[in-house]
Amino acid sequence: MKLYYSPGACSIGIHVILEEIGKPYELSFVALKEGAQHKPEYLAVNPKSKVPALDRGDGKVLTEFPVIAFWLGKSNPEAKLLPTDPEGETRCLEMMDYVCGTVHPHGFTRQFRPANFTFSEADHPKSVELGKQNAAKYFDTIEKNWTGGTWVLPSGYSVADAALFFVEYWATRRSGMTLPPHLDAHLKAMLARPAVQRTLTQEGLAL
Ligand SMILES: N[C@@H](CCC(=O)N[C@@H](CS)C(=O)NCC(=O)O)C(=O)O
Repeated sequence: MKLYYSPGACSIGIHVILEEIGKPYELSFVALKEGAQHKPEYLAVNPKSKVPALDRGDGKVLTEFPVIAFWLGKSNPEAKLLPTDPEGETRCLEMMDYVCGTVHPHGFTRQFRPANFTFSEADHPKSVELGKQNAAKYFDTIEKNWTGGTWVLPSGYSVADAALFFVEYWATRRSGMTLPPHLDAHLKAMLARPAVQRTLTQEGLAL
């Protein structure tokens, strides 16, 4: 397997999952700041010009965080990263969809890439401010509807935790936000996991 990633991007969540699984994989750095995602070499891997992308090692590539996470969980059952009961599996997908489809783009991409949401540079601060407000609102929603213990799902650690981790990490390390209590405890529990620590070290990031 090969993970196409950029340090500190949302691909970090998939990197964590690969470290949790513990099977051999390669990392391929995509220099997003230099526009490598738009070059023909990368478009041949992922025509959507985004990380993460996962080369499964069978000649096929997967894109979209929830899909990659789901496939990794499903195809590595011994790692126990995906619930096997329909309710647990569905709730796991529900959290990943909310993080990747709502919190990531409308909370954080609005802050980090305001040009994607505005017609003129003068409007960038409005996008950043809206992103900050949205992120706080979305975290509040997750907090108020928390049904897990330490982890997102009551049944224990899963790929949904790796998804929630990357937005919590951005919130505290890049946006200067304070997380509500369950999410703060969740981030701390994630940072205590050896797989997360190895991932951060490999990406050159601080705990
Ligand atoms: N829907 C995609 C979004 C992935 C995404 O937005 N990745 C960002 C990094 S966090 C990216 O590659 N951005 C490059 C760009 O927009 O040019 C997913 O969930 O995997």
